[in-house]
Amino acid sequence: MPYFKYKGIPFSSEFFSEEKLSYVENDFQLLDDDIVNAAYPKSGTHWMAEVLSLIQSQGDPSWVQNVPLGERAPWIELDEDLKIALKNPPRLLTTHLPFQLFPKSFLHSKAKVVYTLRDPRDAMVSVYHFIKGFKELKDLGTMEEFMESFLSGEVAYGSWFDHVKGWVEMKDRANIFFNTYEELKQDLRGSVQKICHFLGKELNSQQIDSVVENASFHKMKDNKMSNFSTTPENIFDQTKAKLLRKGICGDWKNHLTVAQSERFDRVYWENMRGVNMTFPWE
Ligand code: PPS
Repeated sequence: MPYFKYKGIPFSSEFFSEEKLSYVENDFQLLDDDIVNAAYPKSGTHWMAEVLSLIQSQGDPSWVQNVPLGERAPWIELDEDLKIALKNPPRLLTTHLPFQLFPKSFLHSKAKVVYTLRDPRDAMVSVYHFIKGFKELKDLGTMEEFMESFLSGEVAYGSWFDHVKGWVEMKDRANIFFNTYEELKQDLRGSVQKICHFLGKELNSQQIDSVVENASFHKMKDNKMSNFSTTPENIFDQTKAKLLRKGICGDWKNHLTVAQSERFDRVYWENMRGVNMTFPWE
């Protein structure tokens, strides 16, 4: 499957078009009551979409149990999802876009963004497995080969480092909230409470319990509306890969050699030195 580059960032031509990416960047109007779930791929995007959906429905699981995740929290940059995004206020939107391709209208809106990060080594390993399910996407080669593509940003949505740095530059805005996959794993309830506070949503203790329960790995893995099984078979082969694969922190240790992990660290610090935020994996 061919890739094309939009402003230097690789995209698969099966799911994206230059025309729509340009529309999203320049013309898509974010509304003040929009909530945007933003993350680099494989960083907990679906998990956060589930948490935000459950917060929207005040802990009532019927929405997440009956409506596919892509309809509840459509990806603005995906050709198909954009149509849903445009007709669905009040809107919960999702994106993997780097900040420089995110709608410019954000800069003068009060739309709230929840940006989720994950240890890039785990995100990289997760992509490596997930891509095997896509029938038309090109084989990624060995883990070592893929690691080099990942480190140089020659992967879908571009460089992890540039993505994170672009979004972190927005950190002083009141309408953006940063959290990590690792924090969600460590204390989901605490994270849900912080997110509710950021969104100005008041949920009682039982409602928060329901968010936590229904956004658990096992509930999501069994929920056909959230586990990617609504993706057509001609696009994604569920027998070759799973969206909800392991759901743990540190799986990279099972995939990288000591030499590979040392090389990853070197490139990481070359890129991240001077970034004014610290992360649980550092
Ligand atoms: S995507 O396709 O880029 O949007 O993928 P994304 O949703 O960002 O990330 C998929 C990884 O998130 C894990 N995941 C979870 N972990 C813990 N708990 C819950 N509820 C959960 N939901 C999704 C999923 O298993 C993928 O990680 P890996 O490491 O591959 O298991």
